[in-house]
Amino acid sequence: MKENDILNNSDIKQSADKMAKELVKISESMEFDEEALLDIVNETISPVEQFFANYNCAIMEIETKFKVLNEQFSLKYDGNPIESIKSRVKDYDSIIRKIIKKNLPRTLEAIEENINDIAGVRVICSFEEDIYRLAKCLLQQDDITLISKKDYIRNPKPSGYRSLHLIVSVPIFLENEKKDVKVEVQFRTIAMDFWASLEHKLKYKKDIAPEKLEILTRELVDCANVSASLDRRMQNVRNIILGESSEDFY
Ligand code: 0O2
Repeated sequence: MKENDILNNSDIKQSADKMAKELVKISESMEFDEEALLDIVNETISPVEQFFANYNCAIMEIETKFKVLNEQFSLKYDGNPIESIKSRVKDYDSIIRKIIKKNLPRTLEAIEENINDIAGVRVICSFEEDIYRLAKCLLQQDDITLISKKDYIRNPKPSGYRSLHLIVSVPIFLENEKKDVKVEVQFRTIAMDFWASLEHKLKYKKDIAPEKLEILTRELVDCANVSASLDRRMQNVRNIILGESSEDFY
C-alpha cells in the first residue's frame, strides 16, 4: 500500500468490510476463519500502530536527553532544574480535528509532514533561566535538528500564554532503518504551567455566557501577568542567594 489514507483508503475499507463479515459470523456463532481474521486485523492496523510507535520512541529519546541533562545540571548547579516532564502522543481525535482544520490530505504521510505536535514533551522547570539553559543544551546536541522555535516567554500570546516551544527532529533507530521524527518540546516554569493548565480547562467550558467570558479573559490575562511577575521575583531571589547579579526587588 503506497499511500496510507487512514480515513478513505479503499484497501482499508475493503479490509474493514472483510473484518465486519468475520465479526458477524462470530456474533452469530458461525464458523469463522481465525487466520484470515488475524491477517485482516494486522494489515489494517499495523501501519497505524507503527506510525504511533515511532512518535512514542521519539518521546523516549527526548525524555532521556532531559533526564541526562537534569542529572548533570544537578551536580554542577546544586539542584535539579527540571521539576517534571509530561509527555503524550496526540490522540487520534485531535489529529483528525487538525487534519480537517488544516485541510490536509487524509494520509499518514501528510499528517507526518504537516502536523508537528503529534509527539509532545513538556518540561517543567522552577526558573526561567533553566528553560533557556536546557533548550540551548538540547539544541547543541548533534543528533537534534531545530525545525522551528516560538518564544512565548519573551513574546506572550494575547491570552497571556507563556512557554518556549521548540519543534525538533530526533533520529530513532528501528530494526532496519533510521528515521527522523518530529517532537514538540514545550518548556514552562511551574507558574506558567499552572496558569496554562487552568486556562486550558476554563477555555473549553461550553456554558460560559459571552459577557462573563469577556471578564474571565481579562482576569486570566491579569493572572498571567501576576504569574510572570512571580517568576521574575523568584529568579531574583535565586540570583541573590547564589550571589549572581540580579534585578532590584520591587
Ligand atoms: P494540546 O491539547 O495542548 O496539544 P498548531 O500547533 O499548528 O495548531 P500553532 O498556533 O502554531 O498551531 O501552535 P502554538 O500556538 O505555537 O502552540 C500550540 C500549543 O501550545 C497548544 O496545543 C497548547 O498546548 C499550547 N497553547 C498555545 N496557546 C495557548 C493558550 O492560549 N492557552 C493554553 N492553555 N495553551 C496554549 P493544542 O494543539 O492547542 O492543544
